[in-house]
Amino acid sequence: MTNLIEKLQSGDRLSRKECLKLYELDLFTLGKFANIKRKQMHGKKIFFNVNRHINPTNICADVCKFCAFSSHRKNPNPYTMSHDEIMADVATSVKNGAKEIHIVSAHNPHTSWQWYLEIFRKIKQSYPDLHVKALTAAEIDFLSRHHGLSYEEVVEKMVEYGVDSMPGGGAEIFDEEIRAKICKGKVSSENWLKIHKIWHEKGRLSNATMLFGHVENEAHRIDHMLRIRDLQDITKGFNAFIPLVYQRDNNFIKVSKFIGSVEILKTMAISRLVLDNVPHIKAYWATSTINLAMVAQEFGADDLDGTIQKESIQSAAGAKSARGMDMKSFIELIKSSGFIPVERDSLYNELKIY
Ligand code: V47
Repeated sequence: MTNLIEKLQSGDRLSRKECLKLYELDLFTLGKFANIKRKQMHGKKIFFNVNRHINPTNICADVCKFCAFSSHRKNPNPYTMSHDEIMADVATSVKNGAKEIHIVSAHNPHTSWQWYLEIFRKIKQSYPDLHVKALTAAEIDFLSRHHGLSYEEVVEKMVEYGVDSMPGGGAEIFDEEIRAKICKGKVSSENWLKIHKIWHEKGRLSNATMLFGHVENEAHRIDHMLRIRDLQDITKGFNAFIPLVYQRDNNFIKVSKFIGSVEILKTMAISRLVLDNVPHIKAYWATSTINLAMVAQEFGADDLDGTIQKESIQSAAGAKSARGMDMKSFIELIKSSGFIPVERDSLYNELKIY
């Protein structure tokens, strides 16, 4: 352990072997070193944006065991929003100050490829400055297989119709054995990374998530982070890493013991230490709770995602994010925790320091 502490003190890149030993350290040691890194990169700033999540359909050809959103699983209310309904939500969000629309759908076999593209075009035509973050690599893989398109063709159309950046969803856990247990048939780990690489090669940015706290172990999490670190070394296209805490209501993975705060904070801190080349670590309050997301800022995280306004995926599985949070509460919470609230755009340009 002395060697690992010395390595952390040096601030140099950790080897795979060293990364695998990180969980053996106690929370406060990890927090201390993660906080040093965070401070070097962002000082006392906490980033957030004013955004709106829209989930246009929950009809899904896939059968991920962790999902409570898909109508093919335990959700009895299948829906597909019309473009008018989507545009009405976008209009309300813009009126409420949203600068980003984050669009994630289920893998609906009944909607056309043009249906997706038209959503992006209509948003951009009405609101050219609104950032459209849309289509996870899992959706791109589904659309490519379902409509007989190459990944490159899908990505080219996304750019043409106005998608600005890609969200980090669908990564789950890259380990192939765990993936087969929790989301068999969904985009492979190799292809998830390949799709982000293609997107980055177009000069575009994206995020990367990791779903944890279900049937994976600590080594699987480290392996996941390292696969992201390897790609980031090549492309430098990831803005943020987002560890998503597994929500266990209404789905098919039975986890008897819910992951505790110490394990969540350790994972946030370890993400900061392993992913030395990813600028931001997002404590996504929808899955960690806002209070723990605030504490996570002392353990390596520097971002909270956004006000969300409405969210259907994690809230279907028990998260308290169905109606989002207002900006005033965000700012008050950040300030009273001794940090500096920074409203950012989707690419982390600073819009306002409070
Ligand atoms: O990939 C599904 C996750 C993700 C559950 O890029 C669950 O800025 C927890 O990717 N418990 C979609 N999570 C959401 C997503 C996201 C969220 C916020 C910000 C960004 C970003 C991306 O939701 C899926 C899946 O991993 N999810 N079910 C669940 N039971």
